[in-house]
Amino acid sequence: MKIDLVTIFPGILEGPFKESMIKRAIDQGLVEISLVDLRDYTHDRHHQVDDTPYGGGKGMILKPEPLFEAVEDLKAKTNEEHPWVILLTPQGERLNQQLAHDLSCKKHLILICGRYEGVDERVRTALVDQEISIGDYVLTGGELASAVLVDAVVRLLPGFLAEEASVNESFTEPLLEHPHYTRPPVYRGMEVPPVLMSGNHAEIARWRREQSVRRTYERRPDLLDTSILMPEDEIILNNIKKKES
Ligand code: 6SD
Repeated sequence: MKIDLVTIFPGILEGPFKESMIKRAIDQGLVEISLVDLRDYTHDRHHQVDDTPYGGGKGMILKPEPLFEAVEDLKAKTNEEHPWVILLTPQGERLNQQLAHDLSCKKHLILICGRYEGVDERVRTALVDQEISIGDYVLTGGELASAVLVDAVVRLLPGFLAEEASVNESFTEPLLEHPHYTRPPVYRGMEVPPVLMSGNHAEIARWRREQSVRRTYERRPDLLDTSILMPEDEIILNNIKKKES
């Protein structure tokens, strides 16, 4: 996969891909990530990327010309038939695991990171294939949102993880994860649940499943509304509800 990130602040995005798992994916050749400085596509002395809004009002708007020229240049340099152009914006479709999965099937993503009050509307209508938001909070620009999107997508690429791990985790599964413990068995008086050290794998699996259902019910009941539970899980859930009343 190829991912281009178009930004006026490439420095913000230099850190996130230089460490840990995403770095490994790059080193393994699973993904190639390029930071594209929007100012390289200006032609004036001051490398101006923004301008005042028509009609008046506060703030500045990213000009259309550098964005069009940057994206067209990236498209001209790729072998891909249709690189998928994404604008990170609070007005976009909400990122979730399904969307991350869909994007992980694309060969070439071009992510446009907005800044200031936003981008000229003609960028949205004529250049962008999909507008995406990472959640209902306002950021100062699209850079951190695009880093989140890249992280969520790259970990789904074939060869990134042992196959099962990425598929079975929370948010593809409808349930939240059970608690995890490691050594020591007692820390500052806090004990590891004995069942986890019992060596009884069937008991352990049952305990974990019960914890998952309980956590989901307590913290994210919305996830239970839309998911079809296994019959065993329904029984666990009914027991939890019974104990409450
Ligand atoms: C002006 C931006 C670009 C400002 C954003 C995206 C999400 N989910 N929240 N905020 C955002 C993106 C804000 O440029």
